[in-house]
Amino acid sequence: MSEQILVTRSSIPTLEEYIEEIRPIFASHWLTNMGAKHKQLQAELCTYLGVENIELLTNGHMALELTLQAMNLQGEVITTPFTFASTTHAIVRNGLTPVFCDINPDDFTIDTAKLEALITDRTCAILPVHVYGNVCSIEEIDRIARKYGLKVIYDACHTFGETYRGKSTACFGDASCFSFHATKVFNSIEGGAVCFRDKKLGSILYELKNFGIRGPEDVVSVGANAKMNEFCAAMGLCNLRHVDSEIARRKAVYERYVERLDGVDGLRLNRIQEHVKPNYAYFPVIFEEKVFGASREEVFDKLGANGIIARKYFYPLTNTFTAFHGKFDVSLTPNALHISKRVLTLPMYADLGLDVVDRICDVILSCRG
Ligand code: T4K
Repeated sequence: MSEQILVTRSSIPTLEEYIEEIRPIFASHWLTNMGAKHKQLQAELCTYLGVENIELLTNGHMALELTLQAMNLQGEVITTPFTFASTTHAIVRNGLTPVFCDINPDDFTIDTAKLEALITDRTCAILPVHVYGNVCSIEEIDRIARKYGLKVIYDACHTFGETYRGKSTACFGDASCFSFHATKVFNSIEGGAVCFRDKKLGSILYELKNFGIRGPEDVVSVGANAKMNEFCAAMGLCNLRHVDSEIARRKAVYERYVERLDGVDGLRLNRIQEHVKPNYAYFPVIFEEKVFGASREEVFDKLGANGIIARKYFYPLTNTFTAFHGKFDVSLTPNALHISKRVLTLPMYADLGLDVVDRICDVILSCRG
């Protein structure tokens, strides 16, 4: 059997390019703790994303977790369950209570029409997710947050390289958290970043990612260790040079999928939103079994039998996790439940050949009743 096709494949530079990038690290013996590569990546990301304030971290999860800690929040955080475990865990690990809002059935982001009703006198923040790179209703979230004096922290882990109305998705809310994990459109092997509005948040984050150390003899907060090391920063520097062309190659994959699957009864594809320059991070498809003639599970299995490993991002919903057994009522997020039972994210990466996309689509279409 030919090699398996996985849901994604990390973008990497040539070995030679990476070796050139890490050569100075070998010369200096400076491996971590905010070294030269860390500083350079920070500066280059500010330019690329069009932001003034950024902190680099070990991963997207620590970006979320430490941002919530840095804001010194207490009480309830309104978020969505249609996301990766990290979003909800970051809230719970801060001693905060997640309050789950349903999602829009069209773009899978938080449904702002249902958000306001969830606000109580314990609500301190909103943590929406730009899921699959679909941008949340920025203006409406902003309006609600201002009205009730709430912080807004975007989980922007899926949106690297995207713009909304010409502005990078790093610019919205009080803070936007990115993941630079190996599986992301832009990776630094493992890595993450927070872009934020208030410079003061940056100095708190800087300390929190280094045990709360302010100076050699002064520890001012109970921080973690979440510093991006020099080898990860070097990978980030290499990948940043190529990210725009990687996104362009993803676009070709996206277009081939759309050409083959759009208009098929019982399949719903993810639409590119108005005013958004997308990054083609994921290719989710919703399978409506009765119309399509096969369930998500049947398609998943048949793809698997053909060596194609699609994924059920994001199933199960985080409010149904065993870890939270009995704590949350999933019937309050019916759209999220509906979508999570029917979604399959198909292989999507820059190197994916269009002939392979055709093969994947052939298998999917052969599942019809
Ligand atoms: N918020 C959101 C909305 C997120 O989606 C994520 C992460 C986070 C926060 C937290 O950010 P990080 O702390 O992770 O930076 C993967 C990723 O590990 C995770 O980063 C990502 N979301 C999530 C959606 O997907 P898994 O458990 O599905 O990964 P895994 O190991 O099964 O990999 C998926 C595929 O990627 C593999 O089949 C092949 C490919 N791959 C994987 C690795 C590890 C590569 O090509 N190279 C690699 O090195 O979670």
